[in-house]
Amino acid sequence: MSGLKRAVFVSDLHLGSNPTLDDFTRDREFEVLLELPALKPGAGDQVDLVLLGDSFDLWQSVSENECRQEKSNRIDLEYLADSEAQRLALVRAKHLRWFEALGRFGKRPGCRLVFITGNHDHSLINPAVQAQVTQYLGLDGSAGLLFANFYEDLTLSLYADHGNQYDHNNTYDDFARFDWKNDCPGYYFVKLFFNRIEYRDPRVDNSPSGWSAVWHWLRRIMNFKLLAAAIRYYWQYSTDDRVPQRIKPFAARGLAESGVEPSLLGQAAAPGLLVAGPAARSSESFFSADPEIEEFLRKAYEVSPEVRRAVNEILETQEQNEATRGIQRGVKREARPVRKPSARRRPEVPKPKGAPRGLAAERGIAGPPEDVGWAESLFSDKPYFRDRLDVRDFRYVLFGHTHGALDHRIPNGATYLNTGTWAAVDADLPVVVAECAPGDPPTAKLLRFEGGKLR
Ligand SMILES: [Mn+2]
Repeated sequence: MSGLKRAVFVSDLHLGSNPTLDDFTRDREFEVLLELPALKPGAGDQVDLVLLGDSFDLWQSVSENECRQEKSNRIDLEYLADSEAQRLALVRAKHLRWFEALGRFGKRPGCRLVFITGNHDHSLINPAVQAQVTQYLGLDGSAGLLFANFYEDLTLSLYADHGNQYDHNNTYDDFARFDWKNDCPGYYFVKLFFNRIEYRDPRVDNSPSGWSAVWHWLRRIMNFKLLAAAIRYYWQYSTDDRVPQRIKPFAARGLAESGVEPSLLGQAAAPGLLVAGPAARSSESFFSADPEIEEFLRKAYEVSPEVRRAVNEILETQEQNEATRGIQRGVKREARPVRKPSARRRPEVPKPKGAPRGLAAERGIAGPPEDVGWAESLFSDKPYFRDRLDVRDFRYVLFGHTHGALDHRIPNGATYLNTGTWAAVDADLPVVVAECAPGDPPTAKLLRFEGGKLR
């Protein structure tokens, strides 16, 4: 009886069902990983396989029809346990081998499969949804399967959760609540904006950092048809009454470092100033708080009739709403679509000035990524899911969520590891392995799964 304890972590697989939006293609590699000796405990050993959140991408497991909608108000945001279970059934149909491999692992003696809830698979908090996943894995009545919001193990001196609660764009006010009307800001953004863009250009990558990059991506590829659609969809998202809280695609930290006025904090690199209405705009920043995006959108407005039509649609609707408000004060305003927005140049849109002072380059020198700060604060503030961590008990802290695999020593001597993602085209399949043999100190390492081996 060796008594070894091991926990193997992977995160952000983002298994989906939509042929265009599903980013997970590593079913075969995943199956091979689960057959490694490290995942086959000897007698008296214990191995946990921890899926550290966003295992499923339920936000992107949507119909083709939903992706093709031209009006965001035609997109259904509602979900219940039944509809989420149905979504998972479609994910399973596309990734049968993955489910079978996990089911086999869960039945292996000494093995335990742990699903940690993320934001893209937040519905896993619901017991009926959990029961459905349990059935899909063939693990009914098995002690080898556990659903949890965080993972901690004193033998391994390790604390882990998905990490989304520390990211303001993906924070749930109440993580335990299963309610489409109170999902985190990212949910509405992905459903109403992001899915429709990625559907048209699958190279756009859905990750927390990818959000602010959408506009920079559009600037690089110069696809004005897609840009016009993005402006229109972003505006629809920004004005959709069903959205309780909106995302800030520009991280507050990045904006603070860029030297932009504090009043613009919370405004987006996206055409936030355009959609926020006349009061938020200035002759300097008509479209965006980001000078590069501002200059790009000004140029696009000059050269592309499609972009002019999309921008004019917003301006003309805002004008109409102002007028309506003036005449019928106190009457609920109605955002009626404007008749045929014109592609003619409107005089209030500022003309391009020529090369802007580039902020993007300056932003690159910002030091360690944001999630390092989240890990540090678990030792000083109260983390969302438990009491403050004590470094004597927890030498290792793990998050996923950002998609940026990382191994970082924090000033108090603890080690922060980010489990990265398996969903990106160029993902090098990060795996964190933590273990402790009786009498030895615990270790945790960020490895890569490569050529059938962990190294
Ligand atoms: Mn996430």
